[in-house]
Amino acid sequence: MSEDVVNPSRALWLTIILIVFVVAVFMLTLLLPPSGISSEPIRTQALTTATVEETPQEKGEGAVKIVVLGGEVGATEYGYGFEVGGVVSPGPDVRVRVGVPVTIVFKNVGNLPHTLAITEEKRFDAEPLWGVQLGTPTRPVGPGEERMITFTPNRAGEYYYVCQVPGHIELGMWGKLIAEE
Ligand SMILES: [Cu+2]
Repeated sequence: MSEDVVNPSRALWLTIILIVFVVAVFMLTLLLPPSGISSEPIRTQALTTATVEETPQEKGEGAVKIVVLGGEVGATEYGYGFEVGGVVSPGPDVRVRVGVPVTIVFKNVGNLPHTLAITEEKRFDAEPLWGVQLGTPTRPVGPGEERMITFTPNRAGEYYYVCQVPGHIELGMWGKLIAEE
């Protein structure tokens, strides 16, 4: 007699628990980062260069020209690269020679404002090295725009090139700039 009463309510509770469980699992899958982004071919460091010679560059009038593209790789990953479709997060190594003038062309191929500055520290507010600052935190380079600057590295070392828009370094918008003797 009492079982007849208990069983339906027990079944009801089991059904409710099952529904709550299914909904919870569904919500969790929504909270997780979209798998579409991670399954896209984000070539992290794939373009890292090994030598100065392997850094794509052209000989200009007295200066070596390096074109660096910047933009978004995914929703939460920004980066740099040497060619369209080759923007990676973080960006590839850029290698230059001490005493050899370099013209860096920065093209914003993304949908958000970005910048490119050479710094000794990986901080958005670090002092630009050799005066290399293409766009500033308050006046960044807009989508589709480009800026260029010519400079001469005067000491060897491992430095960074970074986007100075606050928060972008944290999303991978930086790379190593290596000056070799
Ligand atoms: Cu940026």
